[in-house]
Amino acid sequence: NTNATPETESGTKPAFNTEFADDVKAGFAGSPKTLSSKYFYDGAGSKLFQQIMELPEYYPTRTEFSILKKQKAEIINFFNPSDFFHLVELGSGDGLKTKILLRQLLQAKARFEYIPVDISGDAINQLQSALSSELPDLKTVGFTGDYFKALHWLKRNKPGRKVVLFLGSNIGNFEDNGDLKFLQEIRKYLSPQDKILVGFDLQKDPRVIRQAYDDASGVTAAFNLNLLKRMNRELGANFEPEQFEHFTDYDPIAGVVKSYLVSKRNQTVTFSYLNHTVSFKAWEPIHTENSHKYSVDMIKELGRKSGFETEQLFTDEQHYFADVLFRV
Ligand code: AVJ
Repeated sequence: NTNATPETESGTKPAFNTEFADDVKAGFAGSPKTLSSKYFYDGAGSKLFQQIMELPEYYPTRTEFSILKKQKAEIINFFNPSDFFHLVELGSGDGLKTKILLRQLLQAKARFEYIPVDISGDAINQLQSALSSELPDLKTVGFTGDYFKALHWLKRNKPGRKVVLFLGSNIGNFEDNGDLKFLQEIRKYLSPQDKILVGFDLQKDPRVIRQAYDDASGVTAAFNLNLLKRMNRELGANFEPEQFEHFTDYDPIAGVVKSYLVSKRNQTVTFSYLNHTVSFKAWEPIHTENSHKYSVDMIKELGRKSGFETEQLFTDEQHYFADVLFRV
């Protein structure tokens, strides 16, 4: 377990996440300085991400929603719904998009059990209670924890056919080649007859992509800057968020949006809970996120290299987003 309370004279310092502390120290020791995007999602950050999904500039969520809504009947047919299976969702969150497929599966009298997996226990509990009242016929077994711990647990406790969902273009958030390594790892837990549906954000007009990560109302900037506030809250740091700026750009050759927090001046920050200081040069960036954008060829190649065949690609009229079904 990663939660621990540091020993102090008074014993009054709040509990902190040791893994977060270690990652911050390591990420700021290197050059360029980095912070993992997984730390965006504390309470405040999760609320800001909810707001991002409502922004006019942020097209991925509503586009994927529309793909699932329009093509739900066809999509679930590819799951072979009359043959019993476990529907395993990695990173289920609020399950808003998945409910479209769940309703359709129930309507089609599919034989399945839903296994949402999320790192946040709160998210799993909320989803389970929402589903038990909204879809009382659904059998749900939630799993709180790491994706691979969940797959390992499934192997021992829920043998049988699996359809895995990895929606929302979370696949784009890894470091270079991290997407391939992730799918190769998932592949090890799958057998012939198993499938995985993955959400990919597609390459498009670079201005459309850039705007989605630099919205006019500044919500994405606040989401990025929340990392500094989180370090203040949880690690006793004294960042002044006004002294950093949100900067993001899309490289259409690499197909990646990179996001940064840039120090506006020379400054030193103290982490009082860690007995640690970090200095920033004027205009020095902290790299905080990658959001990869894919072409259809890249997707098929990625599938092939990780041991899958692309069975079907579901997309929208504008070809902004694709939910891709890979089979073993
Ligand atoms: C949750 C990883 C899909 O990369 O588009 C949104 C996160 N970052 N705006 C994305 C995010 C900035 C988002 N994902």
